[in-house]
Amino acid sequence: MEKLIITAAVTGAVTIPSQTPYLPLTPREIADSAIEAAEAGAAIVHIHARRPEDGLPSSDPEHFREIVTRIKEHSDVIICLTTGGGISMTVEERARVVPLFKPEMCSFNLGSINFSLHPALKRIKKFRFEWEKGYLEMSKDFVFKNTFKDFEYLCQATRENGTKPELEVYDVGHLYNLDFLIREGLISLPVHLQFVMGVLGAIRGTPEDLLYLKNKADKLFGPDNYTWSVIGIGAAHLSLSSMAINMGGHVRVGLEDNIYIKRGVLAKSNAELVRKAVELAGAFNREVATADEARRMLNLKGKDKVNF
Ligand code: KMH
Ligand code: ZN
Repeated sequence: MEKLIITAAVTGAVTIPSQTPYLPLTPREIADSAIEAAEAGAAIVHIHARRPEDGLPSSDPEHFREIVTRIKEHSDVIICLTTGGGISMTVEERARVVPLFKPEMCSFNLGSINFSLHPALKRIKKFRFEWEKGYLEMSKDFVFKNTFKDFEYLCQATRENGTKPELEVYDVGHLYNLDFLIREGLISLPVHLQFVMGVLGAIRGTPEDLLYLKNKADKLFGPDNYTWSVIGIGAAHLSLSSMAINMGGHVRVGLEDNIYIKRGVLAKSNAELVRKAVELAGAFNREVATADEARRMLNLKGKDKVNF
């Protein structure tokens, strides 16, 4: 089997500060957490930005600039910028980081879904920042918009800037959307898929759902024409990570998608979650890829070709 690529998604836009005191919020905290995750074994860091004063998910290029320049100064980790952004950002706001920073990788969401966080309202007794309660409430009526028009824009942006997409697949229809884009010549094989499992509004994080997605991808693209990784949101993360490690897939961990190191115990850092993935890989005799090994496996343009 190929070496295991661990991606650390260090802050995201779905976890809110009141859920865990360990979530990095300021650009400096986000960068430092990414650097630490890389030192622990992550080859890729998936980056969102937040407003430094209160942690509200941000699309401000200056917040991104501060994060990516600091990471690059201290680490050779692959930087993957989100184009998914956060609730209430327009697609234009979400995607402008690609032409601006020309990163090695960016996320590319393969379909529109309901994306709700409202069940967390029941569990949070006290909110740290004013925006958080409304953010969770708003998510009940939120459609995460990723239309064919949006795909066309992102296909062009990724192609023009030599940025490899982390193709986020939340449900089986998203594989068919990708198949269409490939047939239209807008995306070419081999591709890198990220199965995102357990969002309220899309596929669940059960073992049979992962097998179904994997088999469908094999049929549509051919097993040798794509690499894949999995994110199990919340409780699904450990079982799906173990499956991916054993099936030749890769894993994404981090406080963006899962705040627990084990049932009921908050992870104290992204690095702690990465170390757990490294241990799991060791238990199954799967070696972990360095950033440069991951660059070769994913055929990336290289860290000297970014615009920051
Ligand atoms: N946190 C994931 C469920 C993106 O950044 O493009 C969604 C995500 C989207 O990672
Ligand atoms: Zn993300």
